[in-house]
Amino acid sequence: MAVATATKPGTPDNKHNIEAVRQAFYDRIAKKDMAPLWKVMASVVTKEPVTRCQPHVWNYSDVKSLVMESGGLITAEEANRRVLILENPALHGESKATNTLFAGVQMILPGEVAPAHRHVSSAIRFVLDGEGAYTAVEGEKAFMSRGDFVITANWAPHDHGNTSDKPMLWLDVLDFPAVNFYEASFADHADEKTQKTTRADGDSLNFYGSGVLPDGAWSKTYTPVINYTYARTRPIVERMMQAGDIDKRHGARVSYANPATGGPVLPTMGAWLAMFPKGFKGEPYRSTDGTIFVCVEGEGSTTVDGKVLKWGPNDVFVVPPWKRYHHNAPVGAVLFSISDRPAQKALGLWREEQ
Ligand code: GTQ
Repeated sequence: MAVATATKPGTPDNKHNIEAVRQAFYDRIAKKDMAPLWKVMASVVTKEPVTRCQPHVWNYSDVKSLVMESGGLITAEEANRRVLILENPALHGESKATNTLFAGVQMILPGEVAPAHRHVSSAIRFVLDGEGAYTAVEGEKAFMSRGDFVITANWAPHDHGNTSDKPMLWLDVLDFPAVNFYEASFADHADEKTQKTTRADGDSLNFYGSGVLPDGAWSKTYTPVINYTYARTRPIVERMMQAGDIDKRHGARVSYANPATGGPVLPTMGAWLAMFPKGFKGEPYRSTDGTIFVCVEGEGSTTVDGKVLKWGPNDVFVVPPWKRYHHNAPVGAVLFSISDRPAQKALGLWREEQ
């Protein structure tokens, strides 16, 4: 086989030939499963974050009617989890809202059960609609209301059921795109459809959220609290807002905390609740964590990289990593948000623009 050979680079007779010689070399090393770094350096070690994720809003009127329609197609039990995935428009087929987070809207109809299972991926629920369906997690049966923030941590057994007479819909956010990036996913199903519950509704919040901790407390990597109820969290952001404790970018905002550490609720995901006063015009902000927002009350808009996302109650929207955004809330609003910030911080990756 004739192989192009390189003479000294830069010699006059070689100049027009060098690209062909290099290409022949690249072709040969590819057969040995090698490649030249210098061809890809700028795209693998980027100067700034590069994201495929697009800013996007899912309007609840569409989401709700389609999720309700799915209720006539398949039962929660047959589906295992009857969820419509909120797919980022740039990531269709990948089950991702952002590159690291999954989002979906789950519905449980009266009398239905979503059977018990567990997985390495952590999940949160943020309740959009309905009253009185439950998630049972690690022995606690949490009956949920709109605005409640419910945690199902890594490997915690969980099942959902609806003993009320209304459908319940909630937003699920899971970290499985990140877990799958590490190829570290496990899951299994419980023998029994619904787990036996040993603790009353609200037990973990009452026990761990009271300003005292038992000796030798809680050493797991995630919060012991199962349900951070809206009834308890909302008055706190309202009080901050009344007191003028309003961040220029984020409004009157709290982060959901692990009471045993003061840190985030999960090692992989962090969550916040923010209230904006009437006429709020937020200053621009960006950080390396792509963020999923839910409008809980009021309405407004978020401008991301020049694109205006308008939102109202139960609309879900996404701000990609490192895209500059600001919120506007002419009539005031409450926003829930969640991102992979704790994971990025733990790895030393997280940055924000100050
Ligand atoms: O409720 O356990 O949206 O396992 C995706 C995967 C919900 C759940 C989802 C899940 C669940």
